[in-house]
Amino acid sequence: MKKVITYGTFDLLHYGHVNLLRRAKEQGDYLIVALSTDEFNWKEKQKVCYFEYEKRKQLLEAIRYVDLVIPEESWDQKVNDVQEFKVDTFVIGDDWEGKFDFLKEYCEVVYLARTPEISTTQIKETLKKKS
Ligand code: C2G
Repeated sequence: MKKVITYGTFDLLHYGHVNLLRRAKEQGDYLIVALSTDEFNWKEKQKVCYFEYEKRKQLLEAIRYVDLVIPEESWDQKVNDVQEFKVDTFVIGDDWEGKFDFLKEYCEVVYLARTPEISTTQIKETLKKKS
């Protein structure tokens, strides 16, 4: 079984995220999503999520491409995750191009093109204009 892992906040969940998850799953047979916790989001990414971790986890678990959701609590957990879950391929959007090349020592590293024209920021701005 070829295992794939990816990381992210996935809030507000949109089709750009689903496109990424679909293509990540195509890299193997089993997809693990390490979902940024609320605390990690705030402390490390200065992101305030609309949906709390449990709700974002519930949404991801409903997506057919996702097999397991685990918490992302630290930037430094990736090597341990890859080893603990015997991951073959790490996947992430190309906005991170090159940032996780250190993982090449442990698994394949794949950067996938982001879906253009959609982002949580853009959703929020559009909603603001419409209100
Ligand atoms: N993504 C995408 N297209 C978009 C928006 C997002 O392909 N229009 C991808 C991102 O490249 C990422 C995933 O969807 O691979 C999740 O996006 P975010 O929730 O914004 O993830 P991020 O905050 O970048 O967290 O340790 C890594 C970080 O946790 C990644």
